[in-house]
Amino acid sequence: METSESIKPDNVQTKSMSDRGLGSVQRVEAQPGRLIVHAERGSFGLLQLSSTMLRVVLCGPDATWPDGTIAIAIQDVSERSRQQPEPAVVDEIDSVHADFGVIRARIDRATCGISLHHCELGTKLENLELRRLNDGGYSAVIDAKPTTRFYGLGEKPGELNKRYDAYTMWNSDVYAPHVPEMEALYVSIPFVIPFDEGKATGLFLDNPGRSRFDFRSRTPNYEITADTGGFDLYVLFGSTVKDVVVQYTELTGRMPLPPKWALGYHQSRYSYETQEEVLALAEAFRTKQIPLDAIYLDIHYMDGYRVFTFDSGRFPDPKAMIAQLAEMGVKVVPIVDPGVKQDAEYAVYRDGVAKDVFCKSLEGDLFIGEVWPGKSAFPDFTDDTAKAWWADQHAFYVDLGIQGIWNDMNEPAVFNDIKTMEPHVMHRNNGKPKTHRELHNLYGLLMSKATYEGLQRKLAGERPFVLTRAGYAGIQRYAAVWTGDNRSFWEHMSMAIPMVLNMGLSGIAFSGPDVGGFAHHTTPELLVRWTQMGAFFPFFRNHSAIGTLRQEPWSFGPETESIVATYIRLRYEFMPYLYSLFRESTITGLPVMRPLVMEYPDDPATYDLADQFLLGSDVLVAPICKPGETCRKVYLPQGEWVNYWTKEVVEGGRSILVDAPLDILPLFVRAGAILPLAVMDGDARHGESIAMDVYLGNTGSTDRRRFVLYEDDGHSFHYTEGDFVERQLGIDRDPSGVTVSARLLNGNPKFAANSLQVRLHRADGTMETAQVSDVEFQVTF
Ligand code: MIG
Repeated sequence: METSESIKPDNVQTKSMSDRGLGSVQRVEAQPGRLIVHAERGSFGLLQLSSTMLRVVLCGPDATWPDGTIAIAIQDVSERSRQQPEPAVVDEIDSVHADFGVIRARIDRATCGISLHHCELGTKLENLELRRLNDGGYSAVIDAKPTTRFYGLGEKPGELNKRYDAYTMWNSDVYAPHVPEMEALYVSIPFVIPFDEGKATGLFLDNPGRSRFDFRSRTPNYEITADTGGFDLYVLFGSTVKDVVVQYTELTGRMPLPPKWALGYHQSRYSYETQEEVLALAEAFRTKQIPLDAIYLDIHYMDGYRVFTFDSGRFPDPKAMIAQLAEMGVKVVPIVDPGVKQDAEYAVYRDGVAKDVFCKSLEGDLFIGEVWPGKSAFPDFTDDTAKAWWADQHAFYVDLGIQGIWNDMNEPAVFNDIKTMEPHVMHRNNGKPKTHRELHNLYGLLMSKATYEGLQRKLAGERPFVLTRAGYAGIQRYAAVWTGDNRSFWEHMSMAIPMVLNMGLSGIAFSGPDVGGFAHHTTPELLVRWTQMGAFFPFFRNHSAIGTLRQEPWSFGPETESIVATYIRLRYEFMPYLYSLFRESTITGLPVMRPLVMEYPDDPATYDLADQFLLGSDVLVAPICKPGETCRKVYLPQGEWVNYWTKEVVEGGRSILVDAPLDILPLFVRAGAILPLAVMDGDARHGESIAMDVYLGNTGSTDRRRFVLYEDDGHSFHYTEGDFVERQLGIDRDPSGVTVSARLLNGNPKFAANSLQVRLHRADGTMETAQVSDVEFQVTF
């Protein structure tokens, strides 16, 4: 028998109700920096932030704007627009025009479709139509051309260009299938760079709930959907990919300068289980003269997986161990998960309950989820008190001599059906309570922020290092990101290139995959090829899972070891160049590892290219990502390139076939480039002396080049008070000769390397050198 339930609203699909647009424009209001549009079914605002940034915000029912989340690094972002002039409004029959200086807006009267145009840069956003969805969400459909490419989107599998893909932003612990169709991984960066005909714009949806970017279903247009929380979209007008990344990192912040040791080679394993094992590991690196900066301690170091403890059986004297390692130049980075074991005899848990720092339901019960330690409580990092409490716990590690922390499982991962915290758990959010559903993607970022701040407070002037698995836009301000549980598959090695490139385009300059592969079993050849590639990624850590074949450099005998060691040393040789790029990134937000399209936006051959990449703008890396392959096609953009190994000068603007026997990673240097490199002595790292490699081409394309070399003590914050040196290295070439020079730009000459050897590589393969010891110099060849 039927009851009234048969006609409950959900059963009746009212097409007209679903996907409702805002209807027609009723009235508009201009205010300083703002245009507010009242439509039949809702209001939205255009808020100008600068001459290149504008925010499109759907108002809540009470006509208020959503607050910017923690992702936004611009202070008082909602007030900021008020400093801009009032837009001039012109009413026309079909549309309303608003003139925000160089940004022109057109609102379609019938549909409320928003078109924006930057009249100086020539970039635009076409016909963005907002809709309210039946289930309380919002969406925007935006016009695009079939030729539009989509970059960014943070940590996603698949190709560099996301056209015909769709992705979900919901931080997820995905153990096995890192396959191209995985829509959500550990990190969510709701940021996309539409790119067409060499011009780029950026769209950032500041919403830490679930959202979706679909470049497939409405081809050639695309759709951005948010499940909850409002619609708050920042439009960045570009116009190059570089401009967009600079603007995006102005909005969401830039990474702080990491300690130099964080850029070195790191060795990890799930798990190095005892104190002896860890010490023996470090000894092995030293004996074999393989540089090593950090060893990671995975979950076995803890007492029953209780964070902020050491197992006294396995690690009887962590302080002594850490001191001994420090003498060998090796740092220890322990893993810290958010779950705190529910155990009435465990001091951290008791203190957390007493201080009321854990997440609770609305009704007041602790949220308890199963993770490694068994039933566990989860700190509510959205609350400043809880965050400060978590930060303070790190005194435990710092007192033992630790300067780096590895945050895992912070999506947060929970061993339950939905794999995470229940959506209706409440977050205090500093007096503006919200559900976990609304704030999910912030959890990992806020944990790493607490960790970074805790370390920084305790470290007395040393730079902290935090590595995280989960994150949201802005994570670069607190942590480096590794790409989670990949597998020892060739496919996962090659997929790491577009993934890390797109992370770099999404503000995260410091990231990398588990080198050698985490799950499954690596092979000697895969380890060699992956190490060769990893040596040129921003983050360089070898990590593998419990139960898999060992993959330390020597695990497969001397031949493999020797190649792996050579490339780890090469990483250290490139350190002065790399460190200078990191410094640049702290200032501009530009990634250190770049897709070719970033440097060659007018060359269509670069638009989908992601089986090779650039380190900075001058070093081109083309890894071998297939077994048995001993040569590969390499695309060299216009200009001349020098094969790093043979020093042969090659004309670009074409693809060439490059020899790559097992010990060779195809590596090219742009002609005219200046590469500051470390002079290595065995495994001695971060050396005192620098070589300045100058690569000349045949033609005049190398007439004049500059590179800014940055040096400081590598570990403290004293550089913020002037203890650093920045020199402009230059080459100038005219018919009479080549002049190589260094000029002091900034800082204190005391921090310059003691000596510098200039090595001039001529196009005929010969090399000339000159030794200089002055901070500023000029040498003519
Ligand atoms: O998969 O702590 O991604 O790097 O070794 C279980 C154990 C939890 C996941 C991390 C991985 C780490 C592992 N962890």
